[in-house]
Amino acid sequence: MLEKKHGRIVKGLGGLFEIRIDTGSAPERISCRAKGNLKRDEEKLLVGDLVTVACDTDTPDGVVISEVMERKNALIRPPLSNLDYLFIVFAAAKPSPVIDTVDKLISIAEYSGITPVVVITKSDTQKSAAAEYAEIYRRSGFIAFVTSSEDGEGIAALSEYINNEVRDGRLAAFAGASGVGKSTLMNALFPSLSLATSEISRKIERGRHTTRHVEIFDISSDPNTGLLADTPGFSLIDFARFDFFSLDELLSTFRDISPYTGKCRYVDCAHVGEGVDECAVARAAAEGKICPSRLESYRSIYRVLKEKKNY
Ligand SMILES: Nc1nc2c(ncn2[C@@H]2O[C@H](COP(=O)(O)OP(=O)(O)OP(=O)(O)O)[C@@H](O)[C@H]2O)c(=O)[nH]1
Ligand SMILES: [Mg+2]
Ligand SMILES: [Zn+2]
Repeated sequence: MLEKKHGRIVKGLGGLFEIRIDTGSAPERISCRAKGNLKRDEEKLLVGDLVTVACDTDTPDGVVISEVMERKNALIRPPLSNLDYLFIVFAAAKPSPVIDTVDKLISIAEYSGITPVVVITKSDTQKSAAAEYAEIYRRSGFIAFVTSSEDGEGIAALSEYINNEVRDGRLAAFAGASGVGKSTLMNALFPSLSLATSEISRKIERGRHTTRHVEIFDISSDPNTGLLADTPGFSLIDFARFDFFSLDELLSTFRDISPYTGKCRYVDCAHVGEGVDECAVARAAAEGKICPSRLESYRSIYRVLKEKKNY
């Protein structure tokens, strides 16, 4: 008879969840639903959640999720909890990068205490652009990888990073627009995953939303390794609609800009267009210490959050 077991939700579709049970050795996976009080509120359960599974002979599966542990963090897009790393993936070209979304994801990760890692894919299609993007993020204080699943560039380096960092049950997710090559990259890194991939639309150069749901995989059968999530592509992170964090918290999510604040002429300087004489951030940008695209992203999120606060 099944006693209570502890595990992690690794997949959830139509109210049916797959739980990876911690066994110490080869993890066991079981399917079950949630107990009544957890089921009512769909948002109560997320892939990534650490849960207790208990025996319940009244249910078709014989077991139910009876309890959810407190989360250390939770994301809306991709919908996942308890992340340690967020690999923010964009292609050097096809589809063209949307830097605004990349920087929003970085800010959300920073706010949530998740380590952001920048991954540029398809370097074979645009060598110089890929290197330039990596340079922007490295100069801004992030770890960035340039990869190509086509010619193999950067695969060994990224796989080494993952093997060193994403260990001991830690959880990392690949996130970014549809068609940037998240699943292809995960297959190149760990061929046993065999994730489905498909060509982007030639006409509009957009992905076809091949990955349809979030799912967490074991990196290997070695229990000391970690977990990786593949996620469906998305294009928009809407700060006007969702409350990721407030205006007052924005600066702390920009590790490359926050060190220059506090030295502006006016204490309430918003660093959104003041001149170099007044604003230390504008000065740092003019001296090349802050990358223009990062400052632009900061200002664009600032404007949205400011309007929301005034509303
Ligand atoms: N040239 C080139 N093509 C790539 C590379 N990586 C992926 N692709 C192609 O890009 C297309 C989309 O790849 P997927 O892995 O399905 O993209 P995805 O990010 O998982 O997309 P969704 O699941 O829809 O979010 C496929 O045709 C891949 O073969 C690469 O490094 N270089
Ligand atoms: Mg995919
Ligand atoms: Zn300023």
